[in-house]
Amino acid sequence: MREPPRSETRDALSFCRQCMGMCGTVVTLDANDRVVSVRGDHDDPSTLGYACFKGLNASEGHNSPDRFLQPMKRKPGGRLEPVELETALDEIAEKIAALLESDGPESIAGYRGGGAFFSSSSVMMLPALLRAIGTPKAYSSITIDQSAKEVTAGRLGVWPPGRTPFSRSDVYLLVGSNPLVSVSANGFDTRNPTKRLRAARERGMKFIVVDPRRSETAQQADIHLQPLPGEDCTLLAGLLHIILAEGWQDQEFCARYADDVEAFERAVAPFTPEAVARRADVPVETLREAARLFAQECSTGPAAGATGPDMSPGGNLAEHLIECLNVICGRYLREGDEIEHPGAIHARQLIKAEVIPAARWWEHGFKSRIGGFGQFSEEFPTGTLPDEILEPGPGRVRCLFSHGGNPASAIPEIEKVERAFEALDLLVAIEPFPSMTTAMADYVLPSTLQYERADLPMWLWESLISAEPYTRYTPALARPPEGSCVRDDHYYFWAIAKRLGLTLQLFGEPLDIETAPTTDEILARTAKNAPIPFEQIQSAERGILFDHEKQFVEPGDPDSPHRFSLLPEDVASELREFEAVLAMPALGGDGFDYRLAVRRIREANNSAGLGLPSIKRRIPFNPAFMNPEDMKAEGVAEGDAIEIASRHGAIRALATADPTLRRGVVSIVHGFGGLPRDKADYSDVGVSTNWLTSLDTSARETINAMPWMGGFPVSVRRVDNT
Ligand SMILES: Nc1nc2c(c(=O)[nH]1)N[C@H]1C(S)=C(S)[C@@H](COP(=O)(O)OP(=O)(O)OC[C@H]3O[C@@H](n4cnc5c(=O)[nH]c(N)nc54)[C@H](O)[C@@H]3O)O[C@H]1N2
Ligand SMILES: Nc1nc2c(c(=O)[nH]1)N[C@H]1C(S)=C(S)[C@@H](COP(=O)(O)OP(=O)(O)OC[C@H]3O[C@@H](n4cnc5c(=O)[nH]c(N)nc54)[C@H](O)[C@@H]3O)O[C@H]1N2
Ligand code: SF4
Ligand SMILES: [Mo]
Repeated sequence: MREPPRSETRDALSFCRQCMGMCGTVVTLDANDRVVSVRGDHDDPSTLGYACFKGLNASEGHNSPDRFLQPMKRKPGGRLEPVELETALDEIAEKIAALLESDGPESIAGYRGGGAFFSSSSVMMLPALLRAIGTPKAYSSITIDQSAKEVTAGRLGVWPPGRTPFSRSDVYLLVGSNPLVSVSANGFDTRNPTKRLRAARERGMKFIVVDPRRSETAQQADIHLQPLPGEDCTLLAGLLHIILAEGWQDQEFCARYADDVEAFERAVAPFTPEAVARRADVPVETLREAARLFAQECSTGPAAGATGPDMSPGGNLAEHLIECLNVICGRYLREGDEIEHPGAIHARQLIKAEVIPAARWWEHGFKSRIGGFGQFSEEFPTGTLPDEILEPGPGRVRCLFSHGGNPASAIPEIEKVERAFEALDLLVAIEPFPSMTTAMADYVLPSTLQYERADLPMWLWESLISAEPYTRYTPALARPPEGSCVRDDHYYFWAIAKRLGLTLQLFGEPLDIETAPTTDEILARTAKNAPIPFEQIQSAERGILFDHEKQFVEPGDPDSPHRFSLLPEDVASELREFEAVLAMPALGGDGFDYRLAVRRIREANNSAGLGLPSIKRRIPFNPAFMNPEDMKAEGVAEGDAIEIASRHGAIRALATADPTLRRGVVSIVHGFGGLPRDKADYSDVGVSTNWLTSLDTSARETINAMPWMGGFPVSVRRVDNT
């Protein structure tokens, strides 16, 4: 494309929507309103100029020749070919109507991925369509990510004021997260994480990191514990053991708000510092130091976990133990404390200092016909979706909508996922780029990209992305490519509902079935509970901080009988399973001398954008990271091919030395590779780590069916080629 003369370009303010960072950006556009370049906005009050490689290269995606610019339909012979939008929508609606007639509403399912969650106008449309259809078969990436947090809330109970915020913490204990790269972590200040962490350290905050890798984040820690992956439960039980044995807990908070403290203390008693240090392979002194720094020397500041613990065997228990550290040490806001983020888009509510008891939501309501799993925030666990498609019988899923996700890549046990998706009668992907999922889709409905649509920052979890009640609006800045037929995603859902004669309910009110809503109309409705009218949010260029009306934690009901359940029976039994293997060596059983560790890379967000030239140049395939000493021991040189095998499958990748990784670990990033049937070359696309994972009950959590994606045993051997 011809570069327009400099004078024809203009700069406009917006924010990036490729990850939870929501970084304030300055977008340069040409005379045709095409994105020329993006830079971090140094005057942004929230993210202070930060922008990463992905955000800075966003123009590439917008102008990519690979992008879907027309609705596509799979033709006999297997190719996707352009089709008229209204024809595609008619045909999709007809197929759904036929399935509703023959198989009933439960035959229709939907999955939301990252691309859906980052679009504030569209994120609630798939649930709205599924509800209107009358099917409970809603899925998303949340249940193949950190839904252990929801399990914990449901088993332990909830403290509505939340944990002590990052800005007021004396100490922060982070388990299995690398927010300096992932720009994501529950409660960590990710608005320019490097700057925010530096400021916190300068004001004296102590920082403890538990990670098998000396990650970018761990390098900033006062104490770094480097256990084997999959040993978080052991290690956390050990920390709790030390704290309770030393009497470092918050006695008053425990006495008032926690049940089963003595039973819990007995349950962690076998996890002595020596036994834990041996099993997790950490120095016993460092373990004690971490417990002392967290619980004795500091009195505010929470423990928090992310994908490291949550994706490993025992992920649900690990999150439970992390929250038990917070309960036992009383690391929560108390009556009279100021609430950092009382709400910008979400309605404000009185927040009381009292426990909401364990509700175990999944035990009530709809149950999946697969394994009897219950629902999480009105969704079934994604780990059960392939079986929902494959398992014959009433209620079998025949049609899947994939909204802004790449489930074919993201869901474990790639071969089964491929088989399941091939067995569908209808797979519709609402997606801007070719992916493993679009490679199997019957229809692809092309999305606008971020700078082509009006938006609000991710409001669904607004307090996770901002430590302050801040929000902003961006108009659509860029025009989609000439001659394209792309829509903001919400249109597709509305148009299909209309054809089915269904009215969608959005935020408790119907959408007009005759006229498609505009993006601004949906955003205005989304922001209807904001402290000021939507128009005022729209006119504030760099957003609005709603700090005029501070909110404080209200007193709890002094007679409330509700308390945290530290040790329900299922937690006790999971803990006993870890106790049973405590004395055994963690490595070397069945010839598996290593453990797999999940990790993310700076250059890409899961599978998104891996085909873009800037990313391909930097990371054409996913290398297998190993400690240099382990490589030597296995006779593996830099760039040699290795085979990594688990109990379920094997992959080949090129080994690369990572001295930041501890010994006994192989770490390789997910999102790469192709479908099994395509037999693509590793050197072209890398390899999917979901050959190593499984959806089998022996390889996943109970309750949320979370498949293990790391922390499990693998073997490594040198091979001649990939
Ligand atoms: N083995 C293994 N598997 C894993 C993981 C792991 O660590 N190991 N991680 C898991 C985790 S944490 C997650 S969250 C899932 C990821 O699960 P998904 O979210 O399903 O996967 P992504 O690869 O992030 O796919 C996002 C898609 O959104 C598209 N997209 C980008 N922008 C837009 C847009 O504006 N509109 C629309 N409609 N789409 C857009 C991208 O092109 C991409 O195809 O994978 C999980 N799977
Ligand atoms: N650049 C970039 N940013 C992203 C993404 C991306 O792909 N790229 N993905 C986004 C998504 S979908 C998510 S869910 C978030 C996730 O955000 P994070 O959870 O912060 O993800 P990671 O950066 O992979 O950090 C996980 C860390 O856990 C460590 N680890 C591995 N196994 C274990 C274990 O068993 N125990 C412990 N304690 N640690 C372990 C790894 O070494 C790694 O440093 O990031 C989001 N942001
Ligand atoms: S950190 Fe996330 S939001 Fe910020 S520029 Fe990078 S991809 Fe965009
Ligand atoms: Mo994720």
